[in-house]
Amino acid sequence: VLSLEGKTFVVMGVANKRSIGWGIARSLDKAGARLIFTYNQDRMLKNVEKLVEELNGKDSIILQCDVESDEQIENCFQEIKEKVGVIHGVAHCIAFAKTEELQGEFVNTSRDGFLLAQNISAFSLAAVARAARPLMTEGGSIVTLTYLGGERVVQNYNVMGVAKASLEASVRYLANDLGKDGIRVNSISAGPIRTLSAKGIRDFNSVLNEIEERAPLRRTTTQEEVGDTALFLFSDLSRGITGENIHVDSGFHILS
Ligand code: 0WD
Repeated sequence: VLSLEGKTFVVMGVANKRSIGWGIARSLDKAGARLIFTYNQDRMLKNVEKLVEELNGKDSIILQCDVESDEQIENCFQEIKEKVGVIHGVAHCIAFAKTEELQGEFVNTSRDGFLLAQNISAFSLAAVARAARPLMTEGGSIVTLTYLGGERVVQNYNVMGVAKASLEASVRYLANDLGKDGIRVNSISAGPIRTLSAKGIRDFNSVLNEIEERAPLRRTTTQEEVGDTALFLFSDLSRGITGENIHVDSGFHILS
């Protein structure tokens, strides 16, 4: 239906087949886009290499990019520039917090843990946008992933909720900065999905159960649903939308 033929997108944060980033990659691949993947740890490379074989597009590029390192971000986008020249979008699907701080009381968050979560989960969006901007000479779209815990208190989400609030505010400021270059910046607030990262959140099962019981659509969110909304945000159909946060969560966010 939607064609992204001839367009190139960077997908950051595919760890395995359950990753939301992988859902986004598949939607973009179906639309004919060319994909570049970035991963964090060495041990993830094999996973990504194997996954990429499932795609229709056979010419994906895979690069390392630990977003804690300015140098790696710079080198990564420099290499992308040398390999493809122009890119049309970035999917930022990256977050991290210490497991011990995703339970109990937020008031006990350590300084280190707070800064780490902000660094990897929020600041990285600005750093990536800055590095991607010179490659987005034809305009384009940047999409990041957030969660309801950034807007209101969700049990155990704690330091990550505060990082998501910061990420969502970053989306607005970046949208304002980059709009003049024809670059749009938006977030998708995804409902809870069982992924590697979600393993760190205590009592995740009851979070999923509550969605099935109470969300207007009475089912949990899938990677495919997030992927297709990302496809919309990367396509020209969303050309009037920037600085926005779209909830793909079976409508759960409208409940009190
Ligand atoms: O319920 C959920 N799973 C939800 C997740 C609901 C709503 C939002 N999200 C968000 C997450 O907070 C995150 O921002 O979606 C995004 C993707 O998370 P995911 O798909 O749930 O988790 P996972 O599959 O574990 O991917 C997280 C990625 C991994 O990718 P790589 O390719 O690096 O293996 O974040 C990566 C992590 O390694 N990551 C980093 N990437 C670069 N530099 C870093 C880092 N320093 N730290 C973590």
